[in-house]
Amino acid sequence: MDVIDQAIEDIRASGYAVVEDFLTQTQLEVATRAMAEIEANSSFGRENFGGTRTKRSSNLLGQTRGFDDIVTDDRMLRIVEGVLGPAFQISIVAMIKIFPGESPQPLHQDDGLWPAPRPHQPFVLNTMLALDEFRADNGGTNLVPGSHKSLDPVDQEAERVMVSMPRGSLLAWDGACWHGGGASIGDTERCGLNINYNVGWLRQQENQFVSIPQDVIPTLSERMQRLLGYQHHGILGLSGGQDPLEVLRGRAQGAGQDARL
Ligand SMILES: O=C(O)CCC(=O)C(=O)O
Repeated sequence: MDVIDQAIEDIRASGYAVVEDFLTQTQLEVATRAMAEIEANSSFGRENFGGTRTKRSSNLLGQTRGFDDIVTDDRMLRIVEGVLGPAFQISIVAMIKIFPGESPQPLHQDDGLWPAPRPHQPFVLNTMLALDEFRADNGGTNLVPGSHKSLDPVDQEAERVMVSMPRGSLLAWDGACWHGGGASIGDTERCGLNINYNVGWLRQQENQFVSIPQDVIPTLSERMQRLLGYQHHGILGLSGGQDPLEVLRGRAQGAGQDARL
């Protein structure tokens, strides 16, 4: 069993998995540069859930191409498919950078955004790429092992793991697993690239059709276009009975665009 199959098994059994050395050196360097620009335009949050010593920025795919290679990475998509099945898409891509002085975020489930009774099949798979080392004292994500199977809310004081992982690692968890950003009691920051996927028949958390400028869509790889939601599952998502990507390609040709569409 390779590390990816192991991660899929761990997520199914415990709700989460860590894969060290996940990012290639190039992915790490490109993402770090892109994130520095994103961070320069972001500021601290103003409410407790998101954190007042945490900088966040969402719609990263509308801001930079620096994360495309990670979002579409074969190993990443193998994990997503292993948990969600073959039909999935990007839900949201965000920066979460926790600074010294942050208090622990309340434990929560990210799939609670969709009002579905439990138990249900996994429909959200979340990931956090460590662009800095994550530790128990600098905001490393807290997770309650096995809580993705819990039908009731977990105690906010529940025993948890505080993820420690070197820069370049991947943390992936079932959206049903109770978790939260950790407290930062040391003197170092922790920047995470947060890429969440959900099943293709669910509404995306972030509206990718509006978030990515329309003139950018034709320049993206077909894999990225499909992950953004230009895909269909059976008859779900067709446009006039046609594959949405074919519709876009037809439009682009009509407009004389020289692009991949
Ligand atoms: O930053 C983290 O480690 C987790 C953050 C999180 O769960 C959230 O903001 O919903």
